[in-house]
Amino acid sequence: SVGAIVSGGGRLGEPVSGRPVTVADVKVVVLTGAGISAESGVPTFRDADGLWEGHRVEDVATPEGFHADPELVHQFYDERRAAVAEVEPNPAHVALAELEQLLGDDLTLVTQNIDDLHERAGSKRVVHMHGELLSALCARCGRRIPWEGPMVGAPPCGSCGKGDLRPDVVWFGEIPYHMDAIIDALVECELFVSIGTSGAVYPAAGFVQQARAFGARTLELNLVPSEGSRFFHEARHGRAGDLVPAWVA
Ligand code: BV8
Ligand code: ZN
Repeated sequence: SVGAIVSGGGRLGEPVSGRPVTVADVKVVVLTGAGISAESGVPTFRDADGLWEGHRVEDVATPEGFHADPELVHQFYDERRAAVAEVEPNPAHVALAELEQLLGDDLTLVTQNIDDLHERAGSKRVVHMHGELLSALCARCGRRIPWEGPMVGAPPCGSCGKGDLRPDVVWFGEIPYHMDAIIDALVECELFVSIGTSGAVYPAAGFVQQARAFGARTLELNLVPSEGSRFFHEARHGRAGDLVPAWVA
């Protein structure tokens, strides 16, 4: 459980003022990736070897890809938006919503996922560093509007009247959202937990090293060792639906 990790020795295990460190004292950063939504039925990127309909994700999820073939890229996101509406959060998402009840502002939940399963499980504060499927962005004036259905063929932006709407997601080569808040949380935290991510995509893949450099204990919960496994103090491998509720309990 979080408490066990906290008192599992290392910097956090030593009682500071003579009293044992309890989970209530601990600032935690949790980073989630596609693996936390896998048991809900949302395919991960690496399941399809990073391919979608024969296209490398790095080619579809880029500004160049959108400029070259907006219909193809809209199709990529319209299909994912429709699919996510059909699935439910799993016990891993629910456990993190419970952890937020316990820790309040001492928990910073950062997700690389663009689905809304954390929110639907009850998490109130979710930092979507790669954007969100249920939001549209005007490529011209930067206006954001909530978006549910297909975006292909959408009318131009209602605000500037000229801009094309694009998925409000961070493509390869674009700057992730909320980086200042994320780095502040990594500096402050005593515990960094990575759940269901391959550690293949930066800057998210580098957060464990930053947290460790700032003195945090680090834990990886993933189906298999990730590309960044060696940077973690501790790792547990298995399905997030089993590991995360056990860790939060
Ligand atoms: C940036 C949004 C500058 C859209 C995404 C060369 C070397 C190093 C870096 C680079 C390089 N060339 C270019 C770069 C930078 C590049 C990058 O990292 N490229 C990679 C491919 C090398 N990064 C960028 O361009 C980023 N921007 O760098 O800007 C900057 C940097 C810092 C500060 C300011 C500016 C932008 C990256 C964002 C790209 N957009 N998504 C969309 O979703 O379509 S990334 C996309 O892929 C996803 O969002 C997700 O983040 C990522 C896939 O990662 P995962 O979530 O980990 O998913 P994956 O399938 O890979 O892994 C799933 C894991 O779960 C697996 O380990 C599996 O074992 C596990 N699992 C499966 N089932 C379960 C499970 N675990 C538990 N339980 C289960 N049941
Ligand atoms: Zn506009």
